[in-house]
Amino acid sequence: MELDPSAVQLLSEDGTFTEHPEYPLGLSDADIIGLYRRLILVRRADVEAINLQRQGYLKLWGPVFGQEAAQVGSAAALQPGDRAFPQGRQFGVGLTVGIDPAEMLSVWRGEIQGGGWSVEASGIALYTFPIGSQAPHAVGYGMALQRDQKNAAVIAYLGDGAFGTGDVHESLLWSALYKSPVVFFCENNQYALSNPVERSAPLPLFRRSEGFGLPGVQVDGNDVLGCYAVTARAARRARAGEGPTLVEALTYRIGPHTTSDDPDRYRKADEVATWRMRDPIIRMRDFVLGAGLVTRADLDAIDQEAEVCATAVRAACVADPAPVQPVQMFDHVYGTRPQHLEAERRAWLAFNEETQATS
Ligand SMILES: Cc1ncc(C[n+]2csc(CCOP(=O)(O)OP(=O)(O)O)c2C)c(N)n1
Ligand SMILES: [Mg+2]
Repeated sequence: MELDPSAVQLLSEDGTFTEHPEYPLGLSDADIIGLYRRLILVRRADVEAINLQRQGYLKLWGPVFGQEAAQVGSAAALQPGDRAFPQGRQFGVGLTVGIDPAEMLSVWRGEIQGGGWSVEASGIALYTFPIGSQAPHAVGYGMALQRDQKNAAVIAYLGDGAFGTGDVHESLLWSALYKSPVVFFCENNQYALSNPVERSAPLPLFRRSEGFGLPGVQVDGNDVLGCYAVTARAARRARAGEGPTLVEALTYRIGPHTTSDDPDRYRKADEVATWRMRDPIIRMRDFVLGAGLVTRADLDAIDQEAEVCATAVRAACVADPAPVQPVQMFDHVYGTRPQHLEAERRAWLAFNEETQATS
């Protein structure tokens, strides 16, 4: 899939920056360098997470490789008081707002109660793995903000696959009807597991907004500056009480869906190679160097910082306490466990004892 002719792009593949009259960037040099730095941190920590999964420290990992710009650019547009509702791959969103990456990895260790981070401190809700269910959460949260008369924005991160759910379409409609202050930010990485987006979407996803009565825009999802500018404008609109926006960031998942997936079974190598050439980090590096915002020594220092970050993530993950016991899944759900769950828990314990005895 290629960018729509109307798509917003501030930074082209070769690192050329062009202002867009409707989407002013409005960032200082330090802010721009900060975006580059986060792209590097996310990519390096993502690679470390894959390694940790391969070495048995994580049960599973959903790689971000290729989607860093969409996540970093959109999350950088959030302000204190805003709230994000991620789907499950938004590691780069958490890192951008300053969540400890080790806390984000804990979710993938299978820790009970979702593992994870402080929602209140970070403004980022926990992952909602049932695809699409984060959309009504975001709309409802936005409606609560309206009633509390808070001028804050909500961002709902959606995969392209989430557009196959009723939840997302109901949310688009409700948000438009009630002017809920939501930015629907779709990371269209062109696959829902093995399902290519062309098979589920006959038209670009951003164009669905029209039928529901909200503005829609496509942005180059591998352009961190474009993703920032488009999200910032949509968030300003939301905070000003003007209602929701649907943003489609067209990007590509370079890696597998998760570490359990083999994408070579459903994707052609030349497609992957084409999108590797559109890498979000290379064009940003060319830009910050070419514009004289940084020296090569500055870039080396950022790489070094990313190494330190990855080492710290590894250390925290390896030092994590004993493996989770599956029976803990029955804890922390109800104050008083209902009878049917009590029965399931007993059955699980008996099964576990039996299998331990025979193994
Ligand atoms: C309601 C629901 N149906 C099916 C699944 C199984 N499932 C897990 S991830 C996934 C694909 C999601 O694709 P997309 O929304 O494009 O997000 P991406 O993984 O590409 O970031 C599916 C179908 C699920 N988690 N929830
Ligand atoms: Mg997808």
